[in-house]
Amino acid sequence: MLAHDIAAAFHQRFGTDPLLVRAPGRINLIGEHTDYNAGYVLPAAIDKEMYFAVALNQQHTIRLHAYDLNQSEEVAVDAVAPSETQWANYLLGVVAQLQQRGVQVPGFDCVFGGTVPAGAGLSSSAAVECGMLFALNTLLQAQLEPMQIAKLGQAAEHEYAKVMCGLMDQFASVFGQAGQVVRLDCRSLDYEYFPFDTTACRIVLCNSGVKHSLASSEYNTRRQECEQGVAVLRRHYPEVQTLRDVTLEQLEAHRDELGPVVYRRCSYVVEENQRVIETCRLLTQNDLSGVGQQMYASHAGLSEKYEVSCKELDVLVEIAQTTPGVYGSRMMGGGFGGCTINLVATEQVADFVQHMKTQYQQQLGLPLETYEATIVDGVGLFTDK
Ligand code: GAF
Repeated sequence: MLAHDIAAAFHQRFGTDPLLVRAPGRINLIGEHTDYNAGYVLPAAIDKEMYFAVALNQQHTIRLHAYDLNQSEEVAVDAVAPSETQWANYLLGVVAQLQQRGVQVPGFDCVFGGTVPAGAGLSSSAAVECGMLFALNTLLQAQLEPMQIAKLGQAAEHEYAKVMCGLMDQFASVFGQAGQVVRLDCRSLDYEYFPFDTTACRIVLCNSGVKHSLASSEYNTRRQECEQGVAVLRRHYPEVQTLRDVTLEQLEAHRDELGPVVYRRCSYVVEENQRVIETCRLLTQNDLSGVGQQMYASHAGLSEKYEVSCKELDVLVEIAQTTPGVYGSRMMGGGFGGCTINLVATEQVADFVQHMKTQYQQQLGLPLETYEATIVDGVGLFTDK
């Protein structure tokens, strides 16, 4: 078990017994690019996880070791700053957040690694941030509430990784519950769990294997385009704070003023929020075909209106759409690569995986990795189950 290997590596390197923490990656059933527009998302934590072995070291130094990469980084506690080493930024970024809020962080040692594939859109970065925060919160008895952990992780992502993400990924890594998806209202931060019954259908992720370098710059651009739309609409409707407050009729009425690109971005977001609400209703009625239709519509919007898909993701969804036993399929996460999420009839999962691999290879000449995702609890102490 990887968590034990990481604990053993810690012991060998530092000679003490660490606290062992696990923090999951996430899926998102529907509600993409809605979080930073104060809308709705419907994620869950999954059994692709990061593990952290952490202990205070009675020194003034933070000693970090990335187990999977076999790389190390050392920083004095009073000299925490963005690093050239990308992975270290996710850890140092949360230390900086704690320090900015007056938490005295003493020297500590950390070995971390995990099974969340990097660049697959499963939020390995949020898992790293939330796991590190949970470990330090426990060791320092800092009394951070779970929502604060999620928010500090997000702030670290903004300041150290320079991606202006919403709260979804960190929220899912902290608030996930086994067997349930959770709808977050990103404005009020109210959330509600919906059971996800795996008897009839399973969640299968298809990793396109591509990660376009555009991802973070285009992400920040989309965010700005949404803000431009809000600025235009506010001139007419002063009560509008975010796209959450906007109707399709209002968008239509000011289409020319918005311009074609901003109009498309905004209409996608308004429609996607409606799809999240509708998906939750369909889930409670066990209407998997209905949920699947919402997913296909989400993908079409992300591809054509929000323009964050890519050829590989579109091909994966197209293949899935004509494969027996598939209820729904769409790109997941920020876009420009990573995984599609597929709802597949339980008894057809093996055939689905085989078919997807063959077709992806035939159509694009690319290998395909797939994962069946199990929905698990959010961040916590690692225990052998
Ligand atoms: C990334 C971001 F980190 C999330 O906040 C969210 O915006 C998502 O892209 C798109 O829905 O995962």
